[in-house]
Amino acid sequence: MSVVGFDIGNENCVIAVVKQRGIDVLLNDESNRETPAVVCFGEKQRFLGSAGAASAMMHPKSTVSQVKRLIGRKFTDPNVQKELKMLPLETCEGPDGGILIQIQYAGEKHMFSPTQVMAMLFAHLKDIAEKNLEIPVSDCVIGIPSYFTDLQRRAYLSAATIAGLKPLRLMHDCTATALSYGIYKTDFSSRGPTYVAFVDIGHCDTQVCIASFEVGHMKILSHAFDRSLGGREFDEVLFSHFAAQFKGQYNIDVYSNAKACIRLRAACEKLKKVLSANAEAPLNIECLMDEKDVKGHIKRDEFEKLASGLLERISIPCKKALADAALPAERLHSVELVGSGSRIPAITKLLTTIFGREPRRSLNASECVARGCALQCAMLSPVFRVREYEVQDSIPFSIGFSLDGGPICAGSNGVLFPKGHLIPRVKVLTLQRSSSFQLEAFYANPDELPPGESSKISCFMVGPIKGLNREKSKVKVRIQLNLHGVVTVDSATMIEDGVDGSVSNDDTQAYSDKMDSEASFAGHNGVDDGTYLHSQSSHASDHHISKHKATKKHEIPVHLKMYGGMTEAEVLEAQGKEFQLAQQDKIAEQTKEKKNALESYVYETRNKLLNMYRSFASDREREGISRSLQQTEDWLYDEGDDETENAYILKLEDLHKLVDPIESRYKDEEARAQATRDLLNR
Ligand code: ATP
Ligand code: K
Ligand code: MG
Repeated sequence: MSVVGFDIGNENCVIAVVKQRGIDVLLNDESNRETPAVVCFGEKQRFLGSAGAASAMMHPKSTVSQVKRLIGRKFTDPNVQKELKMLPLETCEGPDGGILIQIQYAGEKHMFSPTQVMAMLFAHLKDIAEKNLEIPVSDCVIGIPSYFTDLQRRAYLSAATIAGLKPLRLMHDCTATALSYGIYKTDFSSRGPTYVAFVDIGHCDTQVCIASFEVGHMKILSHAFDRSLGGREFDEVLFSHFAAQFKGQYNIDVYSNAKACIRLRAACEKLKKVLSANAEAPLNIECLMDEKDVKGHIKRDEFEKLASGLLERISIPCKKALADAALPAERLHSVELVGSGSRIPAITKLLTTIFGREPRRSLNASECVARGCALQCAMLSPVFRVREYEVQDSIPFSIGFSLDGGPICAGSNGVLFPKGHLIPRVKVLTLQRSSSFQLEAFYANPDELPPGESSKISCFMVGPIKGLNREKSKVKVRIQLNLHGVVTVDSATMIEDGVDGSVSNDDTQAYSDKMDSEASFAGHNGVDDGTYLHSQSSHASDHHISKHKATKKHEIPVHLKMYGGMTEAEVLEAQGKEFQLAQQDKIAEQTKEKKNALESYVYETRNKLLNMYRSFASDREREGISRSLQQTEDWLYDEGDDETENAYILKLEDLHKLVDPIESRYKDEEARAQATRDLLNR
């Protein structure tokens, strides 16, 4: 079994795998270490990854990129609408409030959710990994931004399932980076923790975390982020600058032309990269629109002035991460800068001011997330042995619960998992309930969320409650913030105290409570209906199994009501569709291969007929074959241009029937000649 880590970037994806001797980053079909996060729907097949990026220009309206920006988000969110304006796609609202992308593909109109498109990307990365490793890949760890909501995390999990992957963990990008930094360091001081800040500036976002390292152990003290500040924002600054300039200079409005927009954006990204290494750079685009060639030029300090607002914004999450970790910058051992978006020199300057020291680049800036994920996968996989190392991550949002719409506990705002709480974490609520109830999970502090995100998480319906002695029963609800950072209610159990007699039923057993869970939630709630709640630990102290009483235990069904996302049935259906699309791609690929094979056979045979087969065919045979070759070639350029795989196979067989006899005469003669030579050489 393999252990694989995936970094799903908004622009670039990286696959890392743990091998006996270390971690390898896998190469894709084009021998690149980074695979573009692009899915393009061609006429007959999809083009994924690098092939997708290469075909994007030809099919702008059916090329989906930046799907990370769209997944698990609401169509009506104004921030989402802004994202969608940047993409030349037709979209609408899906039944769950999410986005649906309308794609004209293979003569039909298709609707795909961003989750489905992400699944295509996952499937492609899985393919690359399997080709490299020559074994099936399923267990993996996938990097996610720390700002992902519950819905986005679940969307990733659905996408992975559709693609046939089994994520052992969704891991915060910065945590993965910190792990790939910490696990190899053995020189940490034994006198106390070493604090390091990690700053990751990617294509679409900026993430910061403060980690504390000790020998054999790392802990994330804080996460901070700007969800909408990455390399593409810097491209956009250049884009608007030149769009305005060209409007005056050439009287063209690039905004009115989708293709021109794509080309100018791409040119601005290139320009930005040139400016990272040079003090000034030119911009030339031939025939941008209205058959006009455009020329521009910019100096680095001009660019920095245009981008000053963006640069200022980088300091916000950096300062927040320090504040949340309650650390002054001086206490940091170092600042590690990663993500390719951070290659702009002005960013280094700025970070030096914020942290009072120059950031380092000791990690591979584009591979550290994938490497950390692969390491984590090895650590979680039962088949792999890794050095003992503890990774403690935390959640950047406070998560609360309410009970039947009311507060879950008097004097609190219902927070069960405060911001900064470690994940995974289990809490057990003990409630006095005699009938069905609803537990609603929500983000307790909207200010912690990225702008525009809903604070709703999901609702758990617990019930019906059956039992003999319902008035006296307690319900224990086991709530988990799991390894992916997703909230689940794992179980609800009714415990009937004071039932005389011994255990009799099959499904009942003496209740002995193991303290496997950590619960620090204390205090009674003030709801009048007799509901109370207190911490596991205080409850455990008055929990005795006496000789006279037995305790009965029943499982109560828990149903999840989601606010968006896919049901299990929908995931299954999407799996079917993905399988079908993959099959279609395979057929299209094979058809292309068969067509190419026929084409080359025509050219090869024509050539051989003039040379090596010449003396083995009669004039009539040669004429006949030549004619057939010509006919096949004409057919290939005409109605045979777009045929089925089988049609090409049949044509090739027809040609073989004519040519094979000649070929075998030639081969016989060759063999005879060889035998003679061997005889003479003996
Ligand atoms: P994200 O992490 O936001 O999801 P990602 O992981 O795909 O995205 P990266 O590959 O880390 O992002 O970074 C891509 C960004 O880096 C792009 O915006 C690209 O223009 C920018 N970039 C790459 N090289 C340079 C450079 N030399 N100078 C400036 N920017 C660069
Ligand atoms: K990346
Ligand atoms: Mg990234």
